[in-house]
Amino acid sequence: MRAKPNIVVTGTPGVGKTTHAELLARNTGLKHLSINDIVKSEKCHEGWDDELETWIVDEDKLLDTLEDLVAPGGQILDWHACDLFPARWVDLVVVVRCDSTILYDRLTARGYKGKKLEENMDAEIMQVLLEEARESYEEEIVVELKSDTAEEVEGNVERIEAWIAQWTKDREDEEEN
Ligand code: DAT
Repeated sequence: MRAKPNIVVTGTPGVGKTTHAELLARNTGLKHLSINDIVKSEKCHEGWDDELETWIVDEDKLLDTLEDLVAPGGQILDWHACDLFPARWVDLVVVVRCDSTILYDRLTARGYKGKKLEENMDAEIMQVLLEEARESYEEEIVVELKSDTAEEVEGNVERIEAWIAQWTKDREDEEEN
């Protein structure tokens, strides 16, 4: 049994996953795992998709790479997908959401355009990641948090910290009994 929880932070690109994961890691000492960075650095991909301007992920290799990292717990898995991660790895799934007008501005500021911009905007409006999370994990461990403003990020991270404290206490109580 892991002593610290593994937390998935997911959502459409631009909603604020990295912002949340970094602050949460700073406040709690959990480790921020940017899955995008791991895909690149560990070469868990089969090349580059020119049209969508993204790596074509080798899912088996990615899971093999992550397995040892998540085993001890205490990892924040930051990625724009979540159904890939086995449920046994995951204690909490945070789906970060954002108002679509705000998201549009963030993505265009990041240089997204054409099909890539359109697909990501559609994904947020259709709440694709929220549905994916709800289909892949127990309902009780999936939380949806709004991230339109900096104040909301702080409030969300406080909420996750409170959840971690409760999770840790429950584990300790279980061990005593
Ligand atoms: P993601 O990791 O989901 O792609 P990010 O954390 O990199 O998103 O954030 C994208 C941009 O939006 C970045 O410039 C920071 C900004 N941002 C994120 N969440 C925000 C919030 N709640 N309020 C204001 N700006 C935010």
